[in-house]
Amino acid sequence: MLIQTSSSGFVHPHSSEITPQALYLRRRAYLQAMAGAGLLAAAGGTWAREAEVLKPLASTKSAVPGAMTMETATSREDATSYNNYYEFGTDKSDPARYAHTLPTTPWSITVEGLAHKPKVFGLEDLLKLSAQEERIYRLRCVEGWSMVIPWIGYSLAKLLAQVEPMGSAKFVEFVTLADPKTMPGIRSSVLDWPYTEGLRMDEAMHPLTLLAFGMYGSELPKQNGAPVRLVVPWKYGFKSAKSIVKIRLLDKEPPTAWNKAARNEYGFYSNVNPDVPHPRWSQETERRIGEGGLFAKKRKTLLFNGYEAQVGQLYAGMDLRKNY
Ligand SMILES: Nc1nc2c(c(=O)[nH]1)N[C@H]1C(S)=C(S)[C@@H](COP(=O)(O)O)O[C@H]1N2
Ligand SMILES: [Mo]
Repeated sequence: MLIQTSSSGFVHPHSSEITPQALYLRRRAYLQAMAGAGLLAAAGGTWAREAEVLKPLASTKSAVPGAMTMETATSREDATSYNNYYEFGTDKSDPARYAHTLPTTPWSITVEGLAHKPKVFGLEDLLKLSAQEERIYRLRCVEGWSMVIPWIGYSLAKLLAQVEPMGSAKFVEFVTLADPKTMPGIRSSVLDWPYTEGLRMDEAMHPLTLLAFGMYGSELPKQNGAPVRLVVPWKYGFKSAKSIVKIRLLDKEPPTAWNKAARNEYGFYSNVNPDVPHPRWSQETERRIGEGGLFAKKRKTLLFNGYEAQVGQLYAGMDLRKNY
C-alpha cells in the first residue's frame, strides 16, 4: 500500500498525535451527538451504560492492516457538502440541502436469506455488537474525484458472523431505505429504487469492509448515509451503500442499482482500477476534493485504490477487464 505523507494542510491528526484530551473531547461530542439523535436513549440506561456502548471509540488504533493512512484528511466541510446520495437529488449539493428529512430513529437492519440465525438488529444492537474504531480510508468515486475520510465503525464481518451464514451463501445484497415521503429524489427514475448494492461473500467478510456509524469523531451526517452505511475502500464509491435497512445472503450474484441503470458502465465488481477505463472516460487519475484551484495537480489512481496488498488476492486469476 502506498502511504503518502504530507506536511502542508494537515487537517486530521495521525493517531499518534491525538492527545488524550482531544480524544476525550471528541468522544464526548460523539456521545452527545448520539444522545441528541435519540440513539443513546434507545440503548437505555445511565450515562455509564451509554458510555459503555461507545467505549471502543477511545481507541484510534486499528488492528486491521491497511485501515489507517497518513494522508491528509479531506476537510469535514468538503466531505459533508459534496455528496452523492441520489435519493435526495443528483446534484452534489442536494444531499447536504435536503437529507435533513431522512428519518433515522428508530432504525433497524434485517439480516436474512441463507443464514442459520437471521435476525433484525436495532441500531442500538448494532452499536453494541463490536468495538468501534476509527479508520481513515480513501473514497474514490467512479466520476474521478476522491476524498480521505476518518470513519467510525467496525468490520461488517462482525455483523455477518452473528447470523451464521450458510455454506451456500456466496453473495451479499445491501438494500437501502426508499421512503417516498422523505426522499424527493426517488420520484425520479434515474435509478431503480430502492438503491441496492452487492458484494461477493469473501469481499463482504474482508476486514477492511466497514459498517460505518460515524465520521470525524461523531455520528454520520444524514447526507453521508446516517445512521449506518457501508464503506468498501478498494471499490468505487457507489459500492458503499448509505442508510442500509436490509442485508440478504444469497447464492447468486444480485443485480445492483447501478448495473441495472447501465450494465456496460457499472459492473458488479467495480474495483478501483486505473487500467480499466469507464466506457466514457479514463480512470487513470483523480482529483482530490479540497485540493482546489485551477492548477491543482491530478493524482494517479492506484490499483484497488491503494489497498492492493490487502485485497489483491481476492481477485487472483480473475480477468479484471471482464469482471469490471
Ligand atoms: N443509498 C445510496 N447510497 C449511496 C449513493 C446513493 O446515491 N444512494 N451514492 C454512492 C456514491 S456514487 C458515492 S461516491 C458515495 C458517496 O459517499 P459520500 O457522499 O459520503 O462521500 O456514496 C454511495 N452510496
Ligand atoms: Mo460515486
